[in-house]
Amino acid sequence: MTQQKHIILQAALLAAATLASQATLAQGAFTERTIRMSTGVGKTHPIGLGMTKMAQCAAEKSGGKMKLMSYHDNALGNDTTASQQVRTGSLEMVLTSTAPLVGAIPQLAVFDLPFLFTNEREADQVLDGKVGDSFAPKFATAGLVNLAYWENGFRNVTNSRRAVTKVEDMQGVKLRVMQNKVYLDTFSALGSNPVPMAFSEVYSALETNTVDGQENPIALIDNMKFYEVQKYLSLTRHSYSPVAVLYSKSLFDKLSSAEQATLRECAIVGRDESRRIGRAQENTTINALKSKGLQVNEISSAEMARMRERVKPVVDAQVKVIGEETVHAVMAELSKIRGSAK
Ligand code: TK8
Repeated sequence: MTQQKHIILQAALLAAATLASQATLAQGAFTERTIRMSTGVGKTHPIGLGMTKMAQCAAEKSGGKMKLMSYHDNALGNDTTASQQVRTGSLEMVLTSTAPLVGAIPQLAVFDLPFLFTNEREADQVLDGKVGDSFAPKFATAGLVNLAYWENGFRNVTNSRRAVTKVEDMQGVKLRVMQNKVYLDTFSALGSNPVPMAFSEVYSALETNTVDGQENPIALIDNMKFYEVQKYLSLTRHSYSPVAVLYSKSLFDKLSSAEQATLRECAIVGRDESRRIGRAQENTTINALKSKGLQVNEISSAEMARMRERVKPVVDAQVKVIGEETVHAVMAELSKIRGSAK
């Protein structure tokens, strides 16, 4: 072998040895651990599929040492109780709508304001950008680390009394809502009789006619089989629900930097998978819901405008409760996204 070839071979062997030792070092930064992830949705819901993707990602990056285990359908408790366990460090993770968290982080209620986002692009840019990031210290104060914002989606009304084609059709409908004042006030303003209730109780409340209806995104209405106990689905898209992917801060702070980075990276991988699937499936799922017996109706833009008008006082009243700084930051970002300075 010529001397030149010998030198090239030596360099290649050295590079391979360096890579191998770096990989070993990186592996060494991982400790064998099982991380429990609690959620109210089922395994096949887009969020459930995103969780599977996130777990695969973490296993690959950690050489199998980081085992993320999904617990579906509120098996470890509902949003509120599971979030409390995460805050105290007795549970590693919960994926929950932000709405039930407003008791601990009032500013999160900005995302519950009716008709805040017009489309998913606006939601992504607000949540994945500096506005979403600005909540990090607020989560930290509550003992939480939010790894990413995933998508529950635009919410629609189902009920068993009548199709909602205009705001008057909401009159007197006993509607389960998430447990926060924005939802309570919004559906009071629309004329319904809102009943705050944990997600885990919704199916049986509908089945026993304790409530007439509920409101949730299309994927959840299907995944939770609400079509079995509801007659009408009205495509109100009245608000957009983000999902927080929360890790217990007291536990997160004990992880190595490699483990923390892996969780953050894989939460983004899971987020993108979950959004992609949910958005790709929406129309197919609506058609499936029709075939499962739900009477589905759109609402005219004129009637949507009347609904927006009806809930405007709720939005105005909430500005002070949520905090003017937070509301204005979101509105400014939206104005920028919509291409018009307000
Ligand atoms: C799932 C809930 C659900 C929410 C609700 O755990 O309570 O209606 O939309 O996504 O967080």
